[in-house]
Amino acid sequence: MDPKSIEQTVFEAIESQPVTDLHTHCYPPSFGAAPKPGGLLLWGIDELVTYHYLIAEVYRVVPASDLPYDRYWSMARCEQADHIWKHLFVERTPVSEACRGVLSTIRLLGLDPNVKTLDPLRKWFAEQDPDRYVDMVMKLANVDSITMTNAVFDDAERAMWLENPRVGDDPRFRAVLRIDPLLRDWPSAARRLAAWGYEVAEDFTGRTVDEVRRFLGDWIDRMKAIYVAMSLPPDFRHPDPDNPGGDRFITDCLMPVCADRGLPWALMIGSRLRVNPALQDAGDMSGKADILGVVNLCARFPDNRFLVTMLSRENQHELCVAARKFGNLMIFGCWWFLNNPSIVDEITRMRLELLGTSFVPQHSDARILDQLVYKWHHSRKVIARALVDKYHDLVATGFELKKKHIRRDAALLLRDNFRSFTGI
Ligand code: RAT
Ligand code: ZN
Repeated sequence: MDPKSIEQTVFEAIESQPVTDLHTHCYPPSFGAAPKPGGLLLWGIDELVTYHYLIAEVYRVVPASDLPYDRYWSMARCEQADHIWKHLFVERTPVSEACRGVLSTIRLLGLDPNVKTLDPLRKWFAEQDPDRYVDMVMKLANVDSITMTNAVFDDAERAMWLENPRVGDDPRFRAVLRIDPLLRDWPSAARRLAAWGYEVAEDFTGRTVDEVRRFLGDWIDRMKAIYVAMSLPPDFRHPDPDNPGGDRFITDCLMPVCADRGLPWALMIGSRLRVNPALQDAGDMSGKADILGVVNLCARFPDNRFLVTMLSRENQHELCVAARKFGNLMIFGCWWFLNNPSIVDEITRMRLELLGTSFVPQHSDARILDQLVYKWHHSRKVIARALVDKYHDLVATGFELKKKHIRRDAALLLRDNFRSFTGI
């Protein structure tokens, strides 16, 4: 293939390949849809503009001395959105990736990103039906399945699953059992399990092991979870002498249940929560972790599978090297503060060079449904450009590259590596 047709074929293959998005925070309308209070499906212009990445950015421009945090949080969603729109999109040039994402989404929806106020956009969104809008967004983003994040320790979400066992039945979405507190704070998590009727003791006496396993099994079944997930701090270790309860939880409960069910454990490592608590979700940051915890898990539990992403840019090379050692480790995504074109580009190229096509280059982490549109639009372009360069280098060796190779690679990277690793 000549350079021009390589480029054209790659862009076509990457654009037309449906994505199975392995990690989002999006929900079907059955969980309630914004602006309904308590609705978990966030969508529409006010939600897009008040994405927590943009809250952090607006506080760089209008500091807390001018707008105290509690005043911001007490404002109506549309007032918060007006504030952010005015300061980040009208009075400044919206070059950041999070700002660009809002504008790309508006444009890809066929709307005008040059509006001075959000009212015309609000009018358009108010006319959409959430259920049909899910279809529209999935079509525009070319996403064939949205993986949710189902936080069982979140009271509101847990209540929805308990009240309506069919709440997760929407075939466009798949569930993930999210259980951060069991490792981040085993003692209080143990107390909560006990309050929910499981005979669990903080010191693992009595029936604790069986009962934690029963808890995991009950919720995997209830949610039909396709994997179990946790976000973990940069100081995550395994084994961890400072977290004996957490270690026993992993060894005696989580690993056997996951092995038995054939489910991977997704570890998202490197999030330091609430360094500025007043910013709520926007107040978390990243930190460099020790890769040895992942290596030890992969070596110690060969019958388990691990999906791993790390938040620090500094961890990315070591994570690739670890993946070369363990077939039960699938690395995925350019998470959160890494989801910027320059960093996605660098990480994707490195992964291709070290791992061939045996990784999952990206997940969206969309919190607001509409973000699927821009997150995938932006990521596809970067992934395609990285692939074009790799294919040019490959062709220079004399390898006869065919269109079918390019299409096969696009399918592996955007859908099939994740699907086969998870067994869906
Ligand atoms: O990326 C984000 O929006 C973060 O706030 C987190 O949700 C993170 O992705 C997570 O899943 O913990
Ligand atoms: Zn997330």
